[in-house]
Amino acid sequence: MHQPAITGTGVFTPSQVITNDELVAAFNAYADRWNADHAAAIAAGAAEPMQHSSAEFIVAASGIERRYVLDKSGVLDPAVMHPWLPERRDEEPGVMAEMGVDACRQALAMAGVEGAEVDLILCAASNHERAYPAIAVEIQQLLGAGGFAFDMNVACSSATFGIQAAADMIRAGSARKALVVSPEICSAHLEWRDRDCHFIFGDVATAVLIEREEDATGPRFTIRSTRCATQFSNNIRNNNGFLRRTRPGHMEDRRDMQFMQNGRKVFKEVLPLVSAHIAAHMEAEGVAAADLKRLWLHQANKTMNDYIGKKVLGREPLPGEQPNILQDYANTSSAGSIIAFAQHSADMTDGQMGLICSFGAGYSVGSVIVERRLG
Ligand code: CO8
Repeated sequence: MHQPAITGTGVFTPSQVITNDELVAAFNAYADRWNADHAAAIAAGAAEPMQHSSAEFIVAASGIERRYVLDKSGVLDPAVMHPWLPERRDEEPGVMAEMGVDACRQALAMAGVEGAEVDLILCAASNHERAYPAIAVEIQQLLGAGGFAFDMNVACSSATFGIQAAADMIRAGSARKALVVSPEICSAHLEWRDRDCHFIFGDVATAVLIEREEDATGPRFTIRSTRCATQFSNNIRNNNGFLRRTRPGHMEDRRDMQFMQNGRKVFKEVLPLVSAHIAAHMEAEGVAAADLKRLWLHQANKTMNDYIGKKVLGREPLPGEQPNILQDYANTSSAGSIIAFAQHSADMTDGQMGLICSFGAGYSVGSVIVERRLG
């Protein structure tokens, strides 16, 4: 058996930003237009008027202040309300592969590893640009990597489940150098015309390079242990898929074919699930709260993270102990905890431990206990 370690991380951040004020202005213009178009139905009581959104509500309910997106022009156009992404010819790299490769190259450079040395690529993300060929296989080709590659999807927990899968394969010897890449184009999947959720998501891609610890040439994080769990729930759901055209109304942009959630229920049900999951994982590994120097949590909601941080540590987290990035990136699904890890881990000293934890649709929860090694 070989000991796996994270030796590199990368984050591709799109160049375009949408602030809450910009988002709310576009949404409210759309709502006014919709109300004007449906004035007769509203007056007859046959339709409910759309309510305005508010930047104050968004910050208070979620902690989100802005989000990066691949295209803001379509999202902020009240006549469009979704991103425009240029269509790629079959011969061109796909959008997910391109942003994933950028993140992978950063992770490889950090570890001093060439693409050709990689023998496993997992594209672990909430949505995939196409059903086949796998995005991971395209990334493998673009990086000049060998071995094998495949796509996987566990929604918000895709990256941590991917880390477990890759770490287990490195332990067993079926792979030696693995990239877990999570390109998340949440903007294409979000219903920007629904005030309950229009502020939630952003776009990004992350990559994590995992190697045999004995191959590492620089600072790294030993993967001490991983734990994944799932429990079925309909509270975060999307009914788009390959059966789409067999269903009535699919041509009319059916609401349930975009992101759907019962946010309140998710909030209430996921908190105890995650807290118990982390506690059981720590107990099984003999890790006490005092041993953990950092928590890199899923980035969906600040209040949720505050609650989980306090529950896990048994006290209010100190500044920097539980870094949030959601104020800048919003929820980026599986990439969120990895952005927090990539951007808030370089200062850790030899022997310090931390825990990465994702949670979301499924429900799914994935936790990874890591230990900093400098020598
Ligand atoms: N502006 C003003 N008012 C609003 C707005 C708005 N934008 N939206 C809602 N309101 C109103 C509501 O109508 C409601 O009014 P009333 O009390 O009169 O009914 C009031 O504000 C309160 O609304 P909520 O109860 O909905 O507000 P909450 O305090 O619950 O906050 C949140 C809503 C932020 C959504 C919160 O519930 C939350 O964060 N829940 C957890 C969500 C979560 O973690 N989900 C995980 C999803 S991510 C995931 O699993 C990945 C899925 C796959 C990826 C998909 C990629 C796109």
